[in-house]
Amino acid sequence: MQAAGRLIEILRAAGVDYLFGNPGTTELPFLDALDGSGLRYVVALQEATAAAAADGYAQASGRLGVVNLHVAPGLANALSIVHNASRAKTPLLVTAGQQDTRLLLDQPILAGDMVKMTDGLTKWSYELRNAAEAPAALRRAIQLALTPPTGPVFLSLPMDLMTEPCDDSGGAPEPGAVRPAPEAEAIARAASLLAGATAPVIVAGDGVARAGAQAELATLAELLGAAVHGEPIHRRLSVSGDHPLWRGGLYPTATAVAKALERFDVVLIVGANVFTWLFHAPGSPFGASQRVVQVDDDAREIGRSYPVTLGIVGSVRAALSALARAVGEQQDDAARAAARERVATLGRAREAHARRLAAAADAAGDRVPIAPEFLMRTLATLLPPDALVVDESASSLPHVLRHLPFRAGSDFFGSKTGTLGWAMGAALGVQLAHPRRKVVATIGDGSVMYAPQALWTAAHEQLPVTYVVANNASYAILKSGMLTFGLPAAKRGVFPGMDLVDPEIDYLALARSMGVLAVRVDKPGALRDVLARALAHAGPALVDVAIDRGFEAMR
Ligand SMILES: Cc1ncc(C[n+]2csc(CCOP(=O)(O)OP(=O)(O)O)c2C)c(N)n1
Repeated sequence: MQAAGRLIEILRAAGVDYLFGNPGTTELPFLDALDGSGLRYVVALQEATAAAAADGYAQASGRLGVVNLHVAPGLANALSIVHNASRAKTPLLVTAGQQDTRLLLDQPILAGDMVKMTDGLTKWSYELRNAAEAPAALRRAIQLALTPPTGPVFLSLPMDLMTEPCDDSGGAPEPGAVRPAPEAEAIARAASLLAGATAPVIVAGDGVARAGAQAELATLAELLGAAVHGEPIHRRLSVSGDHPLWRGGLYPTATAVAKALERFDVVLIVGANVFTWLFHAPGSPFGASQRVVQVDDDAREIGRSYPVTLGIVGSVRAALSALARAVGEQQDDAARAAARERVATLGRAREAHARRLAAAADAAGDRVPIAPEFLMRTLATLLPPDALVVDESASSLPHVLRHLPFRAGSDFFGSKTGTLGWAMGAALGVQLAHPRRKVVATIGDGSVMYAPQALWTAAHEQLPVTYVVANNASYAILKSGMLTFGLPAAKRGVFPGMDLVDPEIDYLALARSMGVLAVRVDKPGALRDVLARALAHAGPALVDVAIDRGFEAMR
């Protein structure tokens, strides 16, 4: 068998069902070997969209996502998404065809040093030297991508090597025991800090969802009576959105986090990047007398920017279960009663807060253009309980997180680095990972334009994703940013390059040109019916919602 066929055989053996990609000459021998392999090629019409689909697939399935790109320019197109995968720790195998090795010295068209291009973004990047090493290199790449801390890897596949003979078993990498248990002694110390806390708080990162540890987190939080915040820029759900202890995400500045955490004596940070900031603010997010316990499967995250009292490296899920057991053993009756009291108090406050938000959204129900909070609240009432939401809605994101029904069993995915051009494609991968569940992409009008070609793949593959476009004909979040910084031109109402007008984009024509059902809604009274029809459509649909064009400085 030739190397190309052998590589595909290994991918199949490793359980890979989809190869996302965009083809070119250097990939032709590789793609030729797909025939009869059972590996489905899902084409996207730009490389970033193909990579985003693979990223979304991997995040939603917890399995390896695989994308095949076209040599240096194709890889360059996809790098924004590889950057995202690197921050989101997505198990993503990025492959690209390379020019014939006998030509490389002559600098043929499209060729480039792709290992260098991916440097700093992957766990491992490698260009094959010969066909014989191809199977071992692929097995190593797969294994590295899937071993916690998971992350993207890159393999460059020179086209001449793909047609050379390659002897191999064709087997998948042997699964190893890759989820190390945390040290028992460290768990006991952490448990005594937590059990002795009078005001404990948990900051949960996306690593909780990556580890599938939401239930374990909820159990521990309930035992402790601890409020649960999402890490700043959280893009997955750590507990269900209606959990009494859930407090939403932290605002991404050090001062805001310090203020949100100041009344707590012990902070447990789990599976989080400590911390991802949006704006500079002086100082530490932690108080001087606060004790901080940090758990992560990635040793590089422990005390990365701020020292912690106790860092524990190990499987997030195993650590949370072990902590719950140990805390349960250490708590006396008084501590248990105090924790129960905190759960009740926090739960009441949460309910009151949810009622206030719902009432405010309902009160905005007659505003024209449509208020984003009313849009998300209306959408919330129509979604099935196990809906999957893929978001790139920028200034509408707070409304998505407040109003959509992220209960246990539903899920949420967002662009971890803030890379625009991710969600349009990611939604395709999320839908392929969960073909029977409703997938909705909540997306800003500006964000749509970074990857509109995803609509064609949605139509071509008949993926029933509903794209809900919060259309304010502007980059509203950047306008808010200018006001937040107090920039002088912004105070005079000047926002360079932030109005998407003259002409306004016709999203209906755009979507229809690619075979996607598209509807516009301007009036709040029509919103529910239009959304319901789009959600029920058997194929992909786009709802263009004319929302409020207002904006204000961020908190
Ligand atoms: C690849 C990339 N380019 C540019 C940006 C900068 N950026 C961040 S948000 C934003 C505007 C998003 O506009 P839209 O989707 O319409 O949402 P809105 O701000 O109006 O809510 C831009 C351009 C980015 N994050 N990523």
